[in-house]
Amino acid sequence: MTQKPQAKFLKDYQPPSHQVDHIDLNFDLSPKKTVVTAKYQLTANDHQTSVELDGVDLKLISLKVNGQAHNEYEVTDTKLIIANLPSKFELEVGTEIAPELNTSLEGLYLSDGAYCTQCEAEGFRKITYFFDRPDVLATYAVTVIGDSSFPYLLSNGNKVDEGTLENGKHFVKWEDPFKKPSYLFALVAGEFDLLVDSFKTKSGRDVKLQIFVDKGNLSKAPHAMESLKKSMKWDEERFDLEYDLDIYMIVAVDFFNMGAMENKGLNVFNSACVLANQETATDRDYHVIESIVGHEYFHNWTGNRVTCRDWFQLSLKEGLTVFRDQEFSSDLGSRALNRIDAVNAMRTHQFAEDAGPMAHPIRPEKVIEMNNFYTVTVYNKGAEVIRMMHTLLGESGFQQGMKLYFERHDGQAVTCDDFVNSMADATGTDLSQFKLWYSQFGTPKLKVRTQYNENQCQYQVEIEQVHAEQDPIQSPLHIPVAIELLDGEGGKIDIEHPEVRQGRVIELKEEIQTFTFSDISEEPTLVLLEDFSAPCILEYDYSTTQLCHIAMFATSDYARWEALQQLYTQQIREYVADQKHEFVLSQELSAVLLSLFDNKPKDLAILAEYITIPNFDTLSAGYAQVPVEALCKAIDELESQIAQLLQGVLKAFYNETQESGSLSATDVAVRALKNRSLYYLSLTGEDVMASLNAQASSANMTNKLGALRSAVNAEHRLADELMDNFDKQWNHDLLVMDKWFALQATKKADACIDNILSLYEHPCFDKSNPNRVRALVGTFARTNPKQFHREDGAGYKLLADLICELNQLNPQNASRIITPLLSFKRFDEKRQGLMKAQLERLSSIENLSDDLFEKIDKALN
Ligand code: 7MK
Ligand code: ZN
Repeated sequence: MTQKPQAKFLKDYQPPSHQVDHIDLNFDLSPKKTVVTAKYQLTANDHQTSVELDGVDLKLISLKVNGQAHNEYEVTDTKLIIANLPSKFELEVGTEIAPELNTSLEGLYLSDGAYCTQCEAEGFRKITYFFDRPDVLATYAVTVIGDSSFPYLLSNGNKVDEGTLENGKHFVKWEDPFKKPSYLFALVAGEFDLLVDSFKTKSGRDVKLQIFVDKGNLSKAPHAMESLKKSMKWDEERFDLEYDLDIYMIVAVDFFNMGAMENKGLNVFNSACVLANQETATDRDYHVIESIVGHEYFHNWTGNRVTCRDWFQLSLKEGLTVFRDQEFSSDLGSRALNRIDAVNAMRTHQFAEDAGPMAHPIRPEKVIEMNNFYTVTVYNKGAEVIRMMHTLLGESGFQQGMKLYFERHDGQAVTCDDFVNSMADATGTDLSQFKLWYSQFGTPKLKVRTQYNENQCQYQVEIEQVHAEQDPIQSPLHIPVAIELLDGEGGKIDIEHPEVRQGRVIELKEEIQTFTFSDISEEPTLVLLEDFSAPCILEYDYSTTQLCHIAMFATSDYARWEALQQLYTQQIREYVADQKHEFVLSQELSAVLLSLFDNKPKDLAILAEYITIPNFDTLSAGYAQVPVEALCKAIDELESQIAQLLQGVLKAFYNETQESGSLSATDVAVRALKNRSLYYLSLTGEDVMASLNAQASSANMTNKLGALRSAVNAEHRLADELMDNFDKQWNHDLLVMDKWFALQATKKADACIDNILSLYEHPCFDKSNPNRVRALVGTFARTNPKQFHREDGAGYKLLADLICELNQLNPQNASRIITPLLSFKRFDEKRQGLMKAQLERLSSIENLSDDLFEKIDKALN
């Protein structure tokens, strides 16, 4: 390393030196040489006579101060420093950029021939010299000039002018009346098919809705449009928030590092998060698209109207907006299924992040590369922290807090503390201790002990909070713990206790607290942390009998699912601890599982979740050192035992239940359970040839993929043939092929790695496209422990080789796929050595990006 990248600290925050109220931008587009002219008034906040503007990979071609050439300036790799300035002046900066050479997919770049931008977090500095920080808010007027081969020239806000120019060029001028930070700027230019609709807001304004997709994809846009209208309506109904511009545009592009981006009035989406029809998209895809369209729309208030003071506050907008999109999905669909989804994301990814070298608070305090902090911690744990406030304050208290937040801060760039203060002040609640959630990291543990006193009819629950070793905050957190007490018949015991809110929530504020419940006539079964009321790990010595009781009788579907997850985990742990014994499925658990089919829940999708066991990552969190082989074997054993146990009922259900291929909740649920059934049946001796073939030739992607997944997982002899047929049928559609690449990556046999290497040459594969890379190599490293953690190190090498190539091409993408290598300390000595060797190799490559440097440095040191 020539120079170690420098970290920025939250504690060093300084307000901006100048104020900019308005900026005029002019773009003359050309692939190799786009000329950007920026013109804006600066007013010094504190009589400064110099100014430092952000700019990266820019060629400065002109600089004027108050219309005059100005020579007192200095250009560095990352800054333009101008000296000897009056306290108020107009700056005009001309720069040149080359979108065609920009493979980082940040700033202005070309995606399959269309110009587009991605500015969050710090991409605007790759477009022009400016204060590229979220607390400088300005109105934007943008003129885009392009060839006539780019019929659509788009930017934020309202179109105010357009016309033709000489040499076949034309221009469009846009004005965004709302002040925004630079990260919300967007520009798109290209040829698209356009889906148009409209929405009448509750105050009666008509909003024009437009979705721009690649030519030929129009039939895949309606679902996103419906999702957008549902989002707009839901935000009016649940949060009393109305859209504020006259137009809302969404553009789908094929080359995009993330899911989507909430640029004011002009969202840019990864095409995978927009396009769907029944032949190409799974039920899961439909759900994800709806929630991402919602997420970006909800940002209009939580992110755009009120934005972040600095990037350390990212969770202010992301945690809150994830909470909002989760609530949107739960109000429109199944609350229990959505909760299961959210909890799985926490346990699979966030707990691991919180236990690894990249662990950070939801409000980080030290950052080298901001792009590394768009994490499950900031997003998903951030949403859990918002949810805890919701649990403590209730829906109406929470909404009062939101209202005050907008009254106080509309049009401002604020902090997480400002948000919590609004919640506290609006409801008269003391949330000072609660704020520690923004500073702590490492998943807290709740150690619970219970005691029943028969003579006094008293039940005592003692809860101790234990903080992770690396957590800087060792003082007690304010934790809402939802509970339920069940009697011997499975009935719910009413809890009457002065400290219990809404009959179910106890509040922890001390390190150890004891709650005593009176008038309890028999020893109850305790349901704890119901609905995952806090992002904690629960340690309570449940017996199998108690868990089975909860699985049968708890009031909520979520609690039953959770009990089953604990039961599966117990079984796996017993086997891992003593592999000499045969794997035996406990009698009690077997009885519960069978009973689920005697008396099926109304929602069959829930039943599919009940019989799905925790994944490798979730299970490995329970071990200081991950027993790779034993865990893989235990998972296989448990699945095959469940398959044998349920063979009869699954077969009956599979053969007797039809669905019509519609997107109704009922049909979606039937497909979920039928696919789960086929998955298990493929693991038994059952002849599933006909079912696999039939489903694989279905015109419905959920069914088709379900068959392929079952065949690949079971290493069925049909698997290769089905995979080949899929390739032939779908190689014209890259988004569909991503599903195929992802399946290739899950193959269990040793040939998996050579196969992946050969797929790099597949005509559909392209290392410069993040979707392809994530589908094939991301899936491999995240979900194929058997092959990724192979003892010859070939899995680690495969990942590191690709990261080497991506380091220059697309640092953000390289940095995102490295995660599974970082937690090497969790593995045995041999694997540790192999993983570490790859990290060391990566650490010494030339021009290592800041993104990779930050992670590798943290992991190794
Ligand atoms: C989601 C930022 C954007 C990771 C997850 C998203 C990104 C990264 C979408 C990009 C988002 N602001 O809306 O949060
Ligand atoms: Zn977001």
